[in-house]
Amino acid sequence: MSNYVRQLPKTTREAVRSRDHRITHVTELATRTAECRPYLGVEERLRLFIPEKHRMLRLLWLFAVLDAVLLLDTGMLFPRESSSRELKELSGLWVFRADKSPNRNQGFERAWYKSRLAETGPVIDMPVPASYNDITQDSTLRDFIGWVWYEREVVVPARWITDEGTRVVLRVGSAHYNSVVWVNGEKVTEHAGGHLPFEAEIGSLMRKDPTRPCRITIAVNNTLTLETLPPGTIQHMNDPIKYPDGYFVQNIYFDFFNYAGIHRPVLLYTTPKVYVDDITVVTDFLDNTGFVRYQVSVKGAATATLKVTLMDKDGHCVASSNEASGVLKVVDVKLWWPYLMHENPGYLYSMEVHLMAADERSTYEDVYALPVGIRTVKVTNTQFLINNKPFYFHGVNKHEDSDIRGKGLDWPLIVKDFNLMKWLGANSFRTSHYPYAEEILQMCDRHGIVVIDECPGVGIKDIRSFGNASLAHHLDVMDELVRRDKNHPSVVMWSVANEPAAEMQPAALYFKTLITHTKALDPTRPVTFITDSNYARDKGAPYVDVICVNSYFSWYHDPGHLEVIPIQLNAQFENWYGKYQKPIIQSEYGADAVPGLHSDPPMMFTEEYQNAVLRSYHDIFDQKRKQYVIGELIWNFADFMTAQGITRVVGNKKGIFTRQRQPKAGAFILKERYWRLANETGTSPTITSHVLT
Ligand code: BDP
Repeated sequence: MSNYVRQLPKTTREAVRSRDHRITHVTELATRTAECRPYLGVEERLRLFIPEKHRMLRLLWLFAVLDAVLLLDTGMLFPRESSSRELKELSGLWVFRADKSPNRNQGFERAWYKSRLAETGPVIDMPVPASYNDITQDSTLRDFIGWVWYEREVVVPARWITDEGTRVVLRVGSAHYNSVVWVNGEKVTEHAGGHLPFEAEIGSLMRKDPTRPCRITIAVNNTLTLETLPPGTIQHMNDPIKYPDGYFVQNIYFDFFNYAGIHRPVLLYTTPKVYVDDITVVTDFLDNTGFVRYQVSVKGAATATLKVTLMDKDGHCVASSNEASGVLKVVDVKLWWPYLMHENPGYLYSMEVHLMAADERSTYEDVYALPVGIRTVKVTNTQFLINNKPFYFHGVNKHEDSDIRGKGLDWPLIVKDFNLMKWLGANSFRTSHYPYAEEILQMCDRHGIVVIDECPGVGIKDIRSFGNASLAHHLDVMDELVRRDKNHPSVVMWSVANEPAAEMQPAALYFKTLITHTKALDPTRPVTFITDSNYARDKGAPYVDVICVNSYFSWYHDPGHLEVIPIQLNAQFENWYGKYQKPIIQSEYGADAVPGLHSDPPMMFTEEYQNAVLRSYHDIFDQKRKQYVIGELIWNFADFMTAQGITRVVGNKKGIFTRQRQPKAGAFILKERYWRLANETGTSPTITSHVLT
């Protein structure tokens, strides 16, 4: 791989990160990146794929793809136990204190991390993972803006400390939004952005004083600014007649509650000093032979011996290699198929990487097993192809959201939601409007639920959020997202944003740069963003592979007038397809329904009105899916919490399930439709089961 190719996206990123650069500079770089792109566009890739006999070209493409994927320096493998790795989950009760000082900065000024949090002032119990907002009866904590402090003391096995050949890594699955982490009073890392993991090696620090328990302090701040993702603004209300002294509010431009805290598990895990830092796989197949092109990156030693083994579900070795990178050939391949598209969906191989290394002191052995699904994804003018077969998205948009725990990872909720999606006959969802937990994507891999993986680029409405600092952060977030999720077969497309102000002038460069960068990171998946702009004025749409459009006819426009849906929806599709000749997903549609509220003829907010909206949209989908509409994702799977406002009755009620996951009438309409679609568009002759196995 040439250095130039390796550094290309970084060059772009560094340029935009420098605030001195003008937009014109970004233009230049975006153009340069596009010209020298190290990936192949969808059309070029398709051309490579059409002549099935060109096996050599296909393999060359696999190599080119992997070169491009490896642009990031360090990996972020999901922590897994193995014969060489131990894991200690720190879920449970942590000590908690919100910094309610006027400038929210007392914790830093008085160095709360230096001693036990309880010694700094009053503390309370706080569960991790969970949002802190709905845990107490205190509305000032629910609506808190600023730094909150978490602390936990941990005792680790003695061997972790005494064995200098062991790395101990502290990993936070996600914390919203900015985080700073200390161990025994020393800062070990910081991270900007919720929804994505971060970690730090802390073994050497723990070894400084082996007799002490390990005190982990994490400060988390949910303040959103014009340069965060999602963006927001802090507004100080200075009118003493209307507001108390020092009063301020957080303005947001998205429609879900800004839940905060440590949302995903915190854990400690070990690896040997020489370890498998990252694995990248890219898959393909020809006839009944599968190809797994892989790259293993090793850290901690210049040389290591590797053994890579691909095992099938029964534990049989189907291919192996002793190289750090290569192509594994799988005869009689079992492809990864979506749910309802095949009688055996979600087939996963296991790629076991066994590393051995030695230095003058010791030998090291590391073992990591990565689930691998072999499948391809392609886009044509009118279709979305998985394993060269047309795939129709009949699915949902979700939120990580539930009573009490907010956005905290919760296994009962996750399994319930998968049961409901399977009951519904949903084959896909979009991670609206931020990356979901890796644990959820692993469920998708196993059950064949197809995912459009969205970054937290929601609410980019203010022109200042198109500036260089915002773009630089957005590029970083895409780096982190692709690094985390690149190996999930369930992830078939990246979404870089939801409903940005794409008609604004800077949106063209912004999205050109962002999408080019994302394609450079991962040339194997299409890239999109979700639009609600006018088709003729949307400045980002030229760069997407699939048009994803949200519309709320008879709700936000022409409220109460169901009769406008057919004409307006038909025009929407014709306009977008006419301009771009790209396949279209209806990425959101729906209506609020307060459960138990009825009226006939239908009125807004009743279950009957939600039904009528759904049915009317479905009629047009049925016409257009024969042409170029490749999917429909209901807004929303379940009711969810939002900020308080005059259009929200304790949250958004567009769910077809309540927030407690009970069906409204609309759920049954969708269930009937999705199973019918599955039987029409799937390839499996017998589609009957919805039980989670
Ligand atoms: C769409 C947004 C989504 C909202 C939805 C709504 O993408 O986040 O929740 O509207 O208003 O515009 O219900």
